[in-house]
Amino acid sequence: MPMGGLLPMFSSPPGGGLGGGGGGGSGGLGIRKVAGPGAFRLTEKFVLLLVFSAFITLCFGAIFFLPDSSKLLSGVFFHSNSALQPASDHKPGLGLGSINAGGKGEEGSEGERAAAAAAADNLAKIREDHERALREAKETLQKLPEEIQRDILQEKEQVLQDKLLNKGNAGGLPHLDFRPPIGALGREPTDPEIRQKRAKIKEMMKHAWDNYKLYAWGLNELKPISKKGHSSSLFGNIQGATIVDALDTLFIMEMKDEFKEAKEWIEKHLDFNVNAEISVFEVNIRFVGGLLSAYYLSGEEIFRRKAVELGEKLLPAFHTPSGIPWALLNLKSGIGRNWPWASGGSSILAEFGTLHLEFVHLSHLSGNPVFAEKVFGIRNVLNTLDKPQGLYPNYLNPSSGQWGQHHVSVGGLGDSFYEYLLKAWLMSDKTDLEAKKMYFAAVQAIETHLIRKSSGGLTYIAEWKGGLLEHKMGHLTCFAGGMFALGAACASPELTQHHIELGAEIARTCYESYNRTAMKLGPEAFRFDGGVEAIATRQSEKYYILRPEVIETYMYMWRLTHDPKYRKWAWEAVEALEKHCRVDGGYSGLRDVYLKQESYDDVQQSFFLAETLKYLYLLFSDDDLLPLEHWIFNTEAHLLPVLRKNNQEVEENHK
Ligand code: DMJ
Repeated sequence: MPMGGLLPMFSSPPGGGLGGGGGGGSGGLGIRKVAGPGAFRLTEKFVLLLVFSAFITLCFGAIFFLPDSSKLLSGVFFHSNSALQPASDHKPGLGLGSINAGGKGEEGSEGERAAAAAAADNLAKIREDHERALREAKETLQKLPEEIQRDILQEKEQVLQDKLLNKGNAGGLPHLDFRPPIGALGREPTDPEIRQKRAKIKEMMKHAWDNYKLYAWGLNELKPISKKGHSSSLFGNIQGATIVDALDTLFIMEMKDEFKEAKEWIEKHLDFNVNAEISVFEVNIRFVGGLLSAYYLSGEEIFRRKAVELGEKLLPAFHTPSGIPWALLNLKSGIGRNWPWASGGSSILAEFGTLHLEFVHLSHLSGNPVFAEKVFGIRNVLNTLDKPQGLYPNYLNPSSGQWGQHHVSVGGLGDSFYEYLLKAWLMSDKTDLEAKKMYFAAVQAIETHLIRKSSGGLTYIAEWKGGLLEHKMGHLTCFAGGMFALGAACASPELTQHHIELGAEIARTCYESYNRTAMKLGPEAFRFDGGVEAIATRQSEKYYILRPEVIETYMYMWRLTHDPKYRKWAWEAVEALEKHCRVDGGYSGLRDVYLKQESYDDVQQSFFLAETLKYLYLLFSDDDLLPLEHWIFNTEAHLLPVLRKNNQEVEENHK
């Protein structure tokens, strides 16, 4: 492939060159700048420079100093290309006539004039190529070594992508034998009460889905009060977030017709060729995660193809000096940037740290290592940095590769980074020992510096701001109970019991944050200061937007302990959701969970279908549905199978 690229440069028409510019899908990648149609490869530039210089010198020498040498030149360089010559000229020994004939017509025939014009065109083309090669070589010489290095990497990446897109088989992806998923469909629970509860949760899913379908089909989310679509800037103008996010929940609930209509919509309408800026994190966890999960459950190629196509679109986000990706990316231009509010232009730990699982699977499913290389690159940067007290600050500048403000959180801005360390280890069939080490070291630092107990005996995880603790815990932080429990099952024997207890204590605290409200649904954040415990004190923290984290922790605690209180607490949440969030047009978030009267925010978040209802359904299913030793849940509760080492499914660089 690399050398093959040389030939078309000599013979293809202007605008031709590598890959022929087809496959509009990748046309928006910023890296086209380096390796796009008509561009020269770095090493080739120098070779071309030399060859063309010698060649042109020879040509001009011949033209200007040897009388009537043009015929000879034409014969040598162009005779072989009969397409450039009129039929009448296809006679051995007959040249193309004078290049300078230029309409003077001394040498007579029209054929000769046409041949001369063609030859002149070719010389012009050679001159043009020569000048371009000179220009590009000059630009390269002006570059810093690290810029040259980056260009080489981008070229490599482009070659891999071209390969992927141009392969003969469906979607350019390698053939994979689809393995039937383990435990994707569970048995009906034997206990009639549990069976009934599970059926109720399925009915909730149907209500959410049917109303989305009725009022917002094809749009990102539903406004259940206004009964119309809701678009979030997080997805730019990619559409269908609810459809993609709901796919795997529909599958495991055996809602076959709904799954089929979702698939058909994806086939016909899901389009990533949009000129819009998206959140790399959100699009990854919901769209890439949702599509991967749907593929692993159903084996339908469309999901694999779409996931890989989208993954490719996200790659330009990594074009930063450090390789730490931008938070925001324009999918068409490939230009990235960070949230304007983020400390000193930093990227966010929970965003760039929550790509790992999906990107490893993208490499696995596409045969293209570039995705895994990117996320392992992030890890390498993290491992070169000093961590204050062993903690990971939420902000990292992608240009300098240094930490921004020293704020640490296991909730918003930090949360799923820790989750993905643990799950990277588990997903690699426990071969990714680096991830394991990073996870347990991080949890130890969190325990030492962030985890506290209130005077009322509630364990909570505070936030850390440059060494000072803010005694506040977010709803988002409540996922950590489940994470500690999941890690406990795989920890060393001395740690197992301790981590299970930690999980149980966090679950209890989060339960209290629900139980201490009027609506029995938890606030966005709750505090442990000013004489309160597990209660929101600021108006701006009293809302509930159908988030899953508390129920997620109940699910892990239930699976790992079978303590019936987790089902009891989960059922209380179901009743509260039905009483306060269910409306005619679907499910809505609430502005203040301490009020007796609902004030709706009028959004049915896509993660309600992806996560909240899925975790509830699992809580009231037997453990044979999606067994935890086979499946890893991404942070949006999408399912990724463990990559078994004995099936050689683990990427080389994980070992
Ligand atoms: C989800 O999109 C994911 O769980 C993410 O990790 C955090 N926030 C929401 C749900 O609250």
